[in-house]
Amino acid sequence: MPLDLPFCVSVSIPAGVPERYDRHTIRRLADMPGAYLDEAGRAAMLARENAVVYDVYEFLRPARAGDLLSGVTVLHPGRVGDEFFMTKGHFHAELETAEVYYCLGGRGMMVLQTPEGDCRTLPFSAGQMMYVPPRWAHRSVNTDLEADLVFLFVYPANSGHDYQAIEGWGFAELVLANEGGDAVVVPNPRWNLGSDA
Ligand code: M6P
Ligand code: ZN
Repeated sequence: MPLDLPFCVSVSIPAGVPERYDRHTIRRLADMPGAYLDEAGRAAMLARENAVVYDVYEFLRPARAGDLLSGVTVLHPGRVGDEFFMTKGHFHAELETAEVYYCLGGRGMMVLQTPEGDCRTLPFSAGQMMYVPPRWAHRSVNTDLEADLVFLFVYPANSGHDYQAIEGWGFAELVLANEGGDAVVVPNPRWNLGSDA
Protein backbone atom coordinates (compact mmCIF):
# COMPACT_ATOMS: atom_id res chain seq x y z
CA MET A 1 0.00 0.00 0.00
CA PRO A 2 1.31 3.53 -0.69
CA LEU A 3 3.22 4.95 2.22
CA ASP A 4 2.05 8.19 3.80
CA LEU A 5 -1.49 7.92 2.48
CA PRO A 6 -4.46 7.05 4.66
CA PHE A 7 -5.87 3.60 4.08
CA CYS A 8 -8.88 1.63 5.16
CA VAL A 9 -9.11 -2.12 4.87
CA SER A 10 -11.72 -4.75 5.73
CA VAL A 11 -10.81 -7.19 8.47
CA SER A 12 -13.42 -9.90 8.82
CA ILE A 13 -14.56 -11.09 12.22
CA PRO A 14 -13.67 -13.63 13.49
CA ALA A 15 -11.47 -14.96 10.63
CA GLY A 16 -9.24 -11.88 10.70
CA VAL A 17 -7.36 -12.17 7.41
CA PRO A 18 -7.33 -8.60 6.03
CA GLU A 19 -8.58 -8.14 2.46
CA ARG A 20 -5.09 -6.90 1.62
CA TYR A 21 -1.80 -6.48 3.47
CA ASP A 22 1.89 -5.79 2.82
CA ARG A 23 3.48 -8.87 4.34
CA HIS A 24 2.38 -12.35 5.35
CA THR A 25 4.65 -14.21 7.76
CA ILE A 26 4.05 -17.91 8.39
CA ARG A 27 5.49 -19.44 11.53
CA ARG A 28 5.68 -23.20 11.59
CA LEU A 29 6.79 -25.73 14.18
CA ALA A 30 10.22 -25.82 12.52
CA ASP A 31 10.63 -22.08 13.20
CA MET A 32 10.29 -22.56 16.97
CA PRO A 33 13.17 -24.76 18.18
CA GLY A 34 13.30 -24.90 21.96
CA ALA A 35 10.17 -22.80 22.40
CA TYR A 36 8.05 -25.59 23.89
CA LEU A 37 8.77 -27.48 27.07
CA ASP A 38 8.37 -30.80 25.26
CA GLU A 39 11.12 -30.43 22.64
CA ALA A 40 10.99 -34.17 21.84
CA GLY A 41 7.25 -33.84 21.27
CA ARG A 42 7.85 -30.94 18.90
CA ALA A 43 10.41 -32.98 16.96
CA ALA A 44 8.00 -35.93 16.72
CA MET A 45 5.20 -33.69 15.45
CA LEU A 46 7.59 -32.06 13.01
CA ALA A 47 8.58 -35.44 11.61
CA ARG A 48 4.93 -35.98 10.70
CA GLU A 49 4.06 -32.47 9.53
CA ASN A 50 5.64 -29.02 9.76
CA ALA A 51 2.36 -27.52 10.95
CA VAL A 52 1.60 -23.82 10.68
CA VAL A 53 1.37 -22.44 14.23
CA TYR A 54 0.44 -18.86 13.29
CA ASP A 55 0.12 -16.39 10.44
CA VAL A 56 0.89 -12.67 10.74
CA TYR A 57 -0.56 -10.17 8.23
CA GLU A 58 1.12 -6.77 8.49
CA PHE A 59 0.68 -3.26 7.19
CA LEU A 60 4.25 -2.02 6.89
CA ARG A 61 5.51 1.45 7.68
CA PRO A 62 8.94 3.10 7.86
CA ALA A 63 10.63 2.39 11.20
CA ARG A 64 10.25 5.90 12.54
CA ALA A 65 9.01 7.19 15.87
CA GLY A 66 5.52 8.64 15.53
CA ASP A 67 4.41 6.09 12.97
CA LEU A 68 2.51 2.89 13.80
CA LEU A 69 2.74 -0.71 12.63
CA SER A 70 -0.47 -2.69 12.59
CA GLY A 71 -1.82 -6.01 11.45
CA VAL A 72 -3.56 -9.20 12.41
CA THR A 73 -2.22 -12.42 13.89
CA VAL A 74 -4.07 -15.73 13.43
CA LEU A 75 -2.83 -18.26 15.99
CA HIS A 76 -4.05 -21.73 15.12
CA PRO A 77 -5.29 -24.41 17.54
CA GLY A 78 -2.95 -27.14 18.66
CA ARG A 79 -0.66 -28.44 21.36
CA VAL A 80 2.93 -29.57 21.68
CA GLY A 81 2.66 -32.13 24.46
CA ASP A 82 0.51 -30.41 27.08
CA GLU A 83 1.48 -26.91 25.92
CA PHE A 84 -0.92 -24.93 23.78
CA PHE A 85 0.20 -23.39 20.49
CA MET A 86 1.70 -19.95 21.09
CA THR A 87 3.70 -17.19 19.44
CA LYS A 88 7.48 -17.02 19.90
CA GLY A 89 7.15 -13.93 22.06
CA HIS A 90 9.44 -10.95 22.16
CA PHE A 91 10.62 -7.82 23.88
CA HIS A 92 10.65 -4.69 21.78
CA ALA A 93 14.22 -3.83 20.78
CA GLU A 94 13.28 -0.26 21.66
CA LEU A 95 12.29 -1.37 25.15
CA GLU A 96 10.28 1.73 26.07
CA THR A 97 7.55 1.10 23.51
CA ALA A 98 4.06 -0.26 24.17
CA GLU A 99 1.56 -2.29 22.13
CA VAL A 100 -2.22 -2.67 21.98
CA TYR A 101 -4.07 -5.84 20.96
CA TYR A 102 -7.76 -6.32 20.24
CA CYS A 103 -9.06 -9.89 20.08
CA LEU A 104 -11.34 -10.51 17.10
CA GLY A 105 -11.98 -14.20 17.69
CA GLY A 106 -11.22 -17.23 19.80
CA ARG A 107 -9.94 -17.49 23.34
CA GLY A 108 -6.54 -17.66 24.88
CA MET A 109 -4.08 -15.96 27.14
CA MET A 110 -1.24 -13.50 26.96
CA VAL A 111 1.96 -14.04 28.91
CA LEU A 112 3.77 -10.80 29.74
CA GLN A 113 7.10 -10.31 31.48
CA THR A 114 9.55 -7.55 32.38
CA PRO A 115 13.34 -7.85 32.03
CA GLU A 116 13.41 -8.18 35.84
CA GLY A 117 11.26 -11.33 35.63
CA ASP A 118 7.88 -9.99 36.78
CA CYS A 119 5.53 -12.32 34.85
CA ARG A 120 1.75 -11.96 34.42
CA THR A 121 -0.53 -14.26 32.43
CA LEU A 122 -3.91 -12.75 31.54
CA PRO A 123 -6.93 -14.19 29.75
CA PHE A 124 -7.43 -12.76 26.27
CA SER A 125 -10.56 -13.58 24.30
CA ALA A 126 -12.86 -12.25 21.57
CA GLY A 127 -13.97 -8.71 22.34
CA GLN A 128 -11.14 -7.97 24.79
CA MET A 129 -8.41 -5.39 24.45
CA MET A 130 -4.95 -5.95 25.89
CA TYR A 131 -2.58 -3.12 26.74
CA VAL A 132 1.08 -4.13 26.82
CA PRO A 133 3.06 -1.43 28.65
CA PRO A 134 6.58 -0.44 27.62
CA ARG A 135 9.25 -2.94 28.80
CA TRP A 136 6.91 -5.99 28.91
CA ALA A 137 7.73 -8.94 26.64
CA HIS A 138 4.60 -10.59 25.27
CA ARG A 139 3.47 -13.96 23.96
CA SER A 140 -0.03 -15.07 22.92
CA VAL A 141 -1.38 -18.55 23.62
CA ASN A 142 -4.39 -20.21 21.98
CA THR A 143 -6.17 -22.29 24.65
CA ASP A 144 -9.03 -23.38 22.37
CA LEU A 145 -8.31 -26.56 20.43
CA GLU A 146 -11.20 -25.94 18.04
CA ALA A 147 -10.76 -22.32 16.92
CA ASP A 148 -8.11 -19.80 15.88
CA LEU A 149 -7.14 -17.04 18.30
CA VAL A 150 -7.32 -13.92 16.13
CA PHE A 151 -6.18 -10.46 17.16
CA LEU A 152 -5.35 -7.07 15.77
CA PHE A 153 -2.17 -5.35 16.99
CA VAL A 154 -0.80 -1.81 16.87
CA TYR A 155 2.64 -0.68 18.05
CA PRO A 156 5.19 2.06 17.35
CA ALA A 157 6.98 1.60 14.03
CA ASN A 158 10.41 2.04 15.61
CA SER A 159 9.86 -0.73 18.25
CA GLY A 160 11.71 -3.60 16.58
CA HIS A 161 11.62 -7.18 17.91
CA ASP A 162 14.09 -8.71 20.35
CA TYR A 163 13.65 -12.50 20.39
CA GLN A 164 16.98 -13.41 21.95
CA ALA A 165 16.11 -13.21 25.64
CA ILE A 166 12.89 -15.19 25.20
CA GLU A 167 14.62 -17.84 23.07
CA GLY A 168 17.22 -18.18 25.82
CA TRP A 169 15.15 -17.91 29.00
CA GLY A 170 11.55 -18.38 27.94
CA PHE A 171 8.86 -16.85 30.11
CA ALA A 172 8.54 -17.62 33.81
CA GLU A 173 5.04 -19.02 33.25
CA LEU A 174 3.67 -21.63 30.83
CA VAL A 175 0.09 -22.29 29.75
CA LEU A 176 -0.58 -26.03 29.75
CA ALA A 177 -3.62 -28.26 29.44
CA ASN A 178 -4.54 -30.18 32.60
CA GLU A 179 -5.94 -33.73 32.50
CA GLY A 180 -9.39 -32.39 31.64
CA GLY A 181 -7.92 -30.32 28.80
CA ASP A 182 -8.46 -26.99 30.57
CA ALA A 183 -5.78 -24.32 30.46
CA VAL A 184 -3.70 -23.90 33.59
CA VAL A 185 -0.87 -21.45 34.24
CA VAL A 186 2.18 -23.10 35.78
CA PRO A 187 5.75 -22.00 36.61
CA ASN A 188 8.19 -22.76 33.79
CA PRO A 189 10.63 -25.34 35.17
CA ARG A 190 13.26 -24.28 32.61
CA TRP A 191 12.95 -20.56 33.19
CA ASN A 192 16.24 -18.69 33.51
CA LEU A 193 18.27 -21.89 33.18
CA GLY A 194 19.46 -20.87 29.72
CA SER A 195 20.45 -17.32 30.63
CA ASP A 196 24.18 -18.03 30.65
CA ALA A 197 24.14 -20.71 27.97
C1 M6P B 1 1.79 -9.77 17.32
C2 M6P B 1 2.67 -8.56 17.12
C3 M6P B 1 3.65 -8.75 16.01
C4 M6P B 1 4.33 -10.09 16.15
C5 M6P B 1 3.30 -11.19 16.18
C6 M6P B 1 3.88 -12.58 16.31
O1 M6P B 1 0.80 -9.81 16.40
O2 M6P B 1 3.34 -8.31 18.32
O3 M6P B 1 4.61 -7.72 16.05
O4 M6P B 1 5.27 -10.29 15.12
O5 M6P B 1 2.48 -10.98 17.31
O6 M6P B 1 4.61 -12.72 17.49
P1 M6P B 1 6.18 -13.01 17.47
O7 M6P B 1 6.81 -11.87 16.70
O8 M6P B 1 6.57 -13.03 18.91
O9 M6P B 1 6.39 -14.29 16.78
ZN1 ZN C 1 5.36 -6.59 20.25
